Amino acid sequence: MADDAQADCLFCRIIAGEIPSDKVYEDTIVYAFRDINPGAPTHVLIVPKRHIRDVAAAEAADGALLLALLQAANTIAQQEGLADRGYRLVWNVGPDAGQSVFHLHLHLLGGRPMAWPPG
Ligand code: DGP
Repeated sequence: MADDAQADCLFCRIIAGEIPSDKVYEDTIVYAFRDINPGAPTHVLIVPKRHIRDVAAAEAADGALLLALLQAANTIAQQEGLADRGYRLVWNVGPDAGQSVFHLHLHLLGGRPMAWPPG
């Protein structure tokens, strides 16, 4: 497990390989895997390997890390054949948004038309 990883963090344990996941992308900064409870035909969680609680806890010094997540999203959208039809990127922050895992993650959803605003 990475030095900053938290033993009680589900996504730190997935990144460390302690809990299995369906990986779709990995680089030095980012790990991405399919959501266990998909909300669309394609639903990928794009996660920094370094533990950060959520996007609200990100700081100016995390700029390169946030850009790496967005670049990974572009790559995965191409990989999954979503780039032409479109897709949605979502950060959930806090209880009203339904955040349930407190390790920063970007949801990539696609493969069907999605209503806006969301329900
Ligand atoms: P959020 O609500 O934004 O905190 O999203 C957390 C997501 O994590 C949720 O859509 C379900 C997903 N999830 C929870 N536990 C697991 C797991 O063990 N494996 C995988 N692949 N996804 C998980």
